[in-house]
Amino acid sequence: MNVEWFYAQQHGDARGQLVSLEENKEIPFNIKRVYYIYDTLEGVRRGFHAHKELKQLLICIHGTCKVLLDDGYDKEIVSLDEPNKGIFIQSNIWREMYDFSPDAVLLVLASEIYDESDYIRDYEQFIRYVKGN
Ligand code: T46
Repeated sequence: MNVEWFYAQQHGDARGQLVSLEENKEIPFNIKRVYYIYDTLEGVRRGFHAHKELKQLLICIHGTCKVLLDDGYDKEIVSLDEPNKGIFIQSNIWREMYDFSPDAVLLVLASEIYDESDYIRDYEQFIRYVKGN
């Protein structure tokens, strides 16, 4: 599956930790957008879509959540549970985020500005898209 773990370098000292993320350095694309998801209510499941072009890095910088990833052939569940650990999700991967802890803050660095036409929000359409039907 076109998904890769990411472990950020922590600049820790006696004061605590600091993580820095630069485009085309730690992040292998130009960062055109940053957004974050928080105050997620118990039992909520978000996402339910894939992207045709967008690449993203997801890091749960506070609290924890899970992400179901599906490339149309295989499914994988990952836990985001460290502020220095994330996942790169390439295009054409269906994602669902769930099991958010009440304190979860899910940070997303994105390779493109927001564009609704890049979303595939229907699962059957996603399967047809990745399988070329
Ligand atoms: C993704 C997962 C991880 C904007 O206006 N600008 C934005 O940049 C984004 C991301 C969203 N929105 C608006 C569109 C909706 O009215 O915010 C609302 C919630 O967005 P959505 O329902 O798409 O949120 P999620 O959590 O289902 O999905 C989001 C991203 O949209 C998506 O690209 O990969 O987080």
